[in-house]
Amino acid sequence: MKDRKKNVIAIILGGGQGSRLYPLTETRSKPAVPIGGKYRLVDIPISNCLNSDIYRMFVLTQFNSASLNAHIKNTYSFSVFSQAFVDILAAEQTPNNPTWFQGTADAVRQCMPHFLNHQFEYALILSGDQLYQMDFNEMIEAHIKSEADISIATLPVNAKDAPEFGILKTNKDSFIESFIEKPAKELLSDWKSDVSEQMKSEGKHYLASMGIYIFNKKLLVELMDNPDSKDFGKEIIPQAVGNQKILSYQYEGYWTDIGNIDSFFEANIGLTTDLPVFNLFDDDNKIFTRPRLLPPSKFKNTLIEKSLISEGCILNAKEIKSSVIGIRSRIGEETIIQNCYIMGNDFYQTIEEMNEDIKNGKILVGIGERCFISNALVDKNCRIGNEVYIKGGAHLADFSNELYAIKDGIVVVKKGAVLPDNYQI
Ligand code: ADQ
Ligand code: ADP
Repeated sequence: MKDRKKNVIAIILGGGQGSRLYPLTETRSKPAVPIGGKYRLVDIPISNCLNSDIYRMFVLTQFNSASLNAHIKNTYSFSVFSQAFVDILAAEQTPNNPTWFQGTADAVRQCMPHFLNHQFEYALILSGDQLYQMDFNEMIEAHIKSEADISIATLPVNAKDAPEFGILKTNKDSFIESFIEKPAKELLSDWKSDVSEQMKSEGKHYLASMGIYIFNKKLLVELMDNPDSKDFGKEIIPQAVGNQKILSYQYEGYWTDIGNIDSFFEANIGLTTDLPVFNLFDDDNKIFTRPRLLPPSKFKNTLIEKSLISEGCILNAKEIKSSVIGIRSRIGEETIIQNCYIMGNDFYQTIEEMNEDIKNGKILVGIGERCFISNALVDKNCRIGNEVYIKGGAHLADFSNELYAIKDGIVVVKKGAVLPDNYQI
């Protein structure tokens, strides 16, 4: 265990300029996006590292929002006697790098001087927008045992999903012989792999890269020397195939990409099923987050069905079904919430503030009375009035204004939005 701490650093890719999680990333960086009612996206890869005894982590992000900084500082403060740390590295302008990170490899390249201040033999490179619980020790052991230069975690997928991933083929010893980044559907017939009978029976014939890599330090330094290689999937990996020993470390557990609104929403609502595939109740694979010392949640005549309710809520709602309710949520009487992720609030209003708001005709923080909200994602600190009606679904086209956006039929109410009484979406 001691060696692992010395040998491995983890590099968490916290998101590019892309806006696939817009509008959740309008005012915060991607790693700071709240998930599961009380966590942040970055808690997932960090928890996987901690559960695998990897204690030195860098989070690479395009911009360093105040909420990301506060979250990391308040959550991952390790003892001064340990070597553990979580460092946020934001894209910075220097005389050599006038621009933001141009891709995943460019992000790693620009931060290389920071990594090299530390001793390590292996760099574990992780995505910041995936939901999974994986023991990286097993992958590192396989990497070392096979004397690979690079290892890639891989997962069998079906033909429908294959075009979204890097797809590869291996030899009988699981070394990668060919790789194609996001192949067009028409090319797929050439890319079937030798997967297990179980996977075949599920129609999963293609081996996909999970975007989780282990690089030997020396090779990483060499590869990062070329500023023309901007991306792992597009350049580094395809160019390394045939030149380096690249191990495919096959994983068959639950893993999902949560990089867009649709998959992010599904992953959250998925936590409310009878036996969720992502297990928040696993003591050996805890998901860490900020301890907030919030009071227990309080209910009044609320029918709750298949939902996750976080701490510190005041819920007078009539019905909450298949929903995730985030910290400090306040929901008024007779309101119905179905298939929603309500992120909650960063603060409570005092009784005096509430009375003052009521006197001035202002909407209170939280969700008012007699509302109906379904298939929606409500960001933090919203003020939703009484009798507001929001019904997301496939009947809605993509749209965006200053209060909300619609993506894939999901209504996303923006952080801090004020929806007046009787507002309808
Ligand atoms: P994608 O997920 O499409 O494919 P990419 O958009 O590069 O690849 O994102 C990988 C991770 O890096 C994500 O967490 C993203 O947020 C982050 N990221 C992207 N650009 C970044 C930047 N400039 N700075 C910091 N972080 C950045 C990749 C591989 C595929 C593989 C899939 C698996 O290229 O081969 O199949 O991941 O999801
Ligand atoms: P997020 O990324 O979740 O949107 P923020 O950047 O808004 O998070 O940071 C949340 C922090 O801001 C909380 O710790 C909370 O204490 C503080 N905060 C935000 N708004 C208010 C407010 N109106 N009153 C008091 N505290 C606030």
